[in-house]
Amino acid sequence: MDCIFCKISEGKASANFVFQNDDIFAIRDVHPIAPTHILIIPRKHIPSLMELDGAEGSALISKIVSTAVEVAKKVSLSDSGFRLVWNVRSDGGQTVGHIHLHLLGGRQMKWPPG
Ligand code: DGP
Repeated sequence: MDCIFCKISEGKASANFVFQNDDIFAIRDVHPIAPTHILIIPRKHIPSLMELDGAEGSALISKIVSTAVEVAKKVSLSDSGFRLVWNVRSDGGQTVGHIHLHLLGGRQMKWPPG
C-alpha cells in the first residue's frame, strides 16, 4: 500500500517526530500553516473517520485526542491555546487517506475556517 503515513510509521520515510508509542505517533507537518503544526496519527491504516466504527473506533479517537492534548502541553500551547482539525474525505479537504488529527497553534486562529 502506497501510504506516506504508513511509511513514516514503519521508518521507511523520514519525519520530525514529537511523540510516539505503540499505537500513535505525532510529527511536524511538512507544509505548516501555523507556527506549530503537528499531525497526530494512529499507526493502523484507516482511510478516514468514516471507516472507524464500534468500541475500537471510539477508543482510538479517544487516544488520538488525548495524545493531541498531551503534545499541546509538551510544545507549550496550554496557556495560549490551539485548534484541533480533522479533515474528512473530499469536501473536508483530506489529502492523505490515513486518519490524522491536525494540532495547530502559535497564532490567533480565524473563524469561520476556509
Ligand atoms: P489533510 O489535508 O488533512 O489530509 O492533511 C495532510 C497533511 O499531511 C498536510 O498538511 C501535509 C502533510 N503531509 C503530507 N505528506 C507529508 C509527509 O511526507 N511528511 C509530513 N511530515 N507531513 C506530510
